Amino acid sequence: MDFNHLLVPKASMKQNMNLFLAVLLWYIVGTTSQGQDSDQPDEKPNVLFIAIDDLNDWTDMLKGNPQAKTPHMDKLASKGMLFTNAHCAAPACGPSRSAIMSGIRPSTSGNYINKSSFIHNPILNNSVLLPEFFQQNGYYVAGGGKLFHGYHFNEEVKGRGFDEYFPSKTQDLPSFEGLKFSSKLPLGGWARQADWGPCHPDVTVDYHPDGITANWAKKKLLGGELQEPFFLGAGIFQPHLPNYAPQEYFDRFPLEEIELPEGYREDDLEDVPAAHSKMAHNPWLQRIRKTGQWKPAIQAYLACTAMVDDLIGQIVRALEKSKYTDNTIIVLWSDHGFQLGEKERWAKYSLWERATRVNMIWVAPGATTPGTTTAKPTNLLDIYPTLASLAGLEPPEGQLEGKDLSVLMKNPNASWDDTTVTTFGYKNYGVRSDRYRYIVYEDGTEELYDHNKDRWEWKNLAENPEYAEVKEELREELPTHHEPPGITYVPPKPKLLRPQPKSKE
Ligand SMILES: [Ca+2]
Repeated sequence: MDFNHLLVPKASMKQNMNLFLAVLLWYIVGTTSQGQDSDQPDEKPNVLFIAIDDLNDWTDMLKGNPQAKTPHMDKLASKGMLFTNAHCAAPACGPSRSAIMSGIRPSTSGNYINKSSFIHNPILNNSVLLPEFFQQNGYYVAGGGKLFHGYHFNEEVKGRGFDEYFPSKTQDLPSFEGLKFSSKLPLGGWARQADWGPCHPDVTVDYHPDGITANWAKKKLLGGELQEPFFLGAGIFQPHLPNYAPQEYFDRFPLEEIELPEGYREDDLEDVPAAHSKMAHNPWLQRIRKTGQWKPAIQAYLACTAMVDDLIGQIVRALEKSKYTDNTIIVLWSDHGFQLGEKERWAKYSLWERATRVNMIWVAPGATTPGTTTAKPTNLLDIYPTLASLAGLEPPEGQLEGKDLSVLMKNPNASWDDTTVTTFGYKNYGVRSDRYRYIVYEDGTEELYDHNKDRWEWKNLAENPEYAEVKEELREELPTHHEPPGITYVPPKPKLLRPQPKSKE
């Protein structure tokens, strides 16, 4: 066989070698200058990912309660795009955050409630988690505070996808030990989480677990040593119960000025099917009312929210002062809402507006326009595909079920889905359009509310024949696959976060 045609003459071999070295040099210079020169068009943006726990629409920007004071979040919203009709995938920490971190709907994964295991769910466990996705794409991934559901992170996921975690990969929340109280337990320590109150006057926000998390995030941003591109997650735990905050935040909401929720109505459950009560229901409101603690408990929620707002202001200011500010996407979200008495609940765990509506703000250089809002129905499930899109990364194939919100950032009038879905438990769904909320439970019973006339969802229209067509259209938006619930874990025995008073008063 003649191989001569494969032989290269010596002279042209030398030329080829020179060409090869030139290409190699060009490649080395090209790749090493990336990440150092912010003018490089293909430089990946950093991500600042801020999570808040149990914060409903009692914020300045969502106008759910005029008593709320959240100027820093309001200011952040004015710098980018506010999603005013955003909802959670599920109204509980575990399934909501699992959906955010995997991009998979609860009805696809079977992860429906807080007790649903993450790693023993093959669909979730085999997915590329959001931090892993960034890590696999060359990002430095750091997190602190509550980003996943506590049990999922500390006992199951254990820092998967994170290069570093604060306080550690098996402890998401800083210790509550720095907190001291001079007030009594409001309900006598009757339920672990049904507790609230101001910290001892000597305790500043720096001793608070959320203050500690915020300080860690600020230090990361201002330290100037973060390897770029980075994904930095800061998870704020309040206003999740127990609602503890330094005294100064309680002082901002004098008890005598506290109003009961505008959306509360005594006979509100009379036209609601019984199926709702099968969903996780706690007896706290009854107890709170019996002991005259309704207004103090609302005061505590508002105080904790104000503290959260201050901390977010601090983190955002740290970013603005840092060298990363022009090339960092900010996404702020709360994992679901919370009912402070409406429909006889002191809880999340429902498919009503107050429990599903969330705060979601995006500031994305080159994509968002300052001061824009959209009322199109959106979901926390959309965060993962949106981050992938904004960072110019190929999402994991066939995994993500949310939508790319950058479409709305670039054109608020772009065509968009008419509805978004929240799931709580197997085959219980809430569908939100720009106007209606439709709820259907596993047993087929329904609710329908018209938000154009009924902001507080007082009047259930599901039985009204005039709305049969509306209902039919909304029903078509329900998932077609209903994955059976996955394996559950046994939650650890709850403990009081502040000690029982020694003397009986
Ligand atoms: Ca939560």
